[in-house]
Amino acid sequence: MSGGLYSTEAKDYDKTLDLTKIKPYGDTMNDGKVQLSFTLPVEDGERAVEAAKQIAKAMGISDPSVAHHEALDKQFTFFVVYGGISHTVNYEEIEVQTVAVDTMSMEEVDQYIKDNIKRKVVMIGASTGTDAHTVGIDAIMNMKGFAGHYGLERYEMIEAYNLGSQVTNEEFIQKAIELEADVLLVSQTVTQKDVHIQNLTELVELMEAEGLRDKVVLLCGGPRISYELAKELGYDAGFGPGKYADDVATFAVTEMVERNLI
Ligand code: B12
Repeated sequence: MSGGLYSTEAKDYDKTLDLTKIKPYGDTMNDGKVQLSFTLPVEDGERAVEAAKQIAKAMGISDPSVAHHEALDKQFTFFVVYGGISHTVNYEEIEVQTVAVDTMSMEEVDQYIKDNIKRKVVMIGASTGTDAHTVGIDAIMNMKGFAGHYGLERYEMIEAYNLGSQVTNEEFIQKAIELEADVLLVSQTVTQKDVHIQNLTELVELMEAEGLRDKVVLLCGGPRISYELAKELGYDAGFGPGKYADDVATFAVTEMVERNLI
């Protein structure tokens, strides 16, 4: 079980907290209060508000109250609904697969590369397939960085190539071979009809066919990518929201050393 405010301190503070049956917290322990937002394709008004309450009830939310409703245009209304749920989860039994290394700073990563790899590390990244979203891969690679974390292009010991978006798996592999890349970074944002799974799987298959898979560190990321999913699909790790260049660089260079890809 992980520590922190949620475990011992909260338990001491409120004796009714049972970590085997946690519920959302509104303003008292175990009240099960949640807030959710959604849009209905109807004109704003009293019938629309009633429809929102009924939808909430159908979702198992008791005593729903529409805290906010606003016309998006003539035919669509946005709602914020507040209410209670009775569902619980056993927090004690929750286990998540995650990257095990402690994140180093940019300077520490550069020093680690100098000490252990003794040459620049080549990393290439792209949003692949039909995916046109670039903000995620830019957040990881761009010199200016994202949310106070400099991107890989800023690292002294990393040669970073951002190929942009809508790069086919074939082009991506071609470029990896040409640049003798050590680390491949794939961004996938669109997940409709599981297109990200097909695309990520195809890349692994093509890399295996080229005899390239074992020679590089292969990482993916995006809003619906978890470490667990990435491992399942044949990647070395996956990074979702809240992960930055320093997390990615730390994992990539320590993995290179562990697998003797130097
Ligand atoms: C901006 C945006 C667009 C822009 C993209 C512009 C651009 N240059 O990127 C435009 C308008 C082009 C666009 C188009 C579309 N979009 Co759009 N878009 C968004 C939006 C608003 C923001 C995405 C974003 O920039 N997030 C910010 C970045 C920083 O977050 P991130 O990607 O999660 O990245 C972080 C991590 O995931 C991770 N990470 C990401 N990539 C990688 C890669 C590696 C290697 C690693 C290690 C880590 C990593 O690190 C980042 C930092 O922590 C989202 C909604 C939202 N609010 O999220 C919808 C959203 C992603 N779009 C969506 C959709 C459906 C589309 C379209 C299909 C719409 C359409 N019908 O045309 C098209 C698809 C076009 C295409 N072919 O890909 C859906 C996706 C739903 C789904 N489950 O698939 C979303 C969620 C909106 C929604 N609620 O419906 N979109």
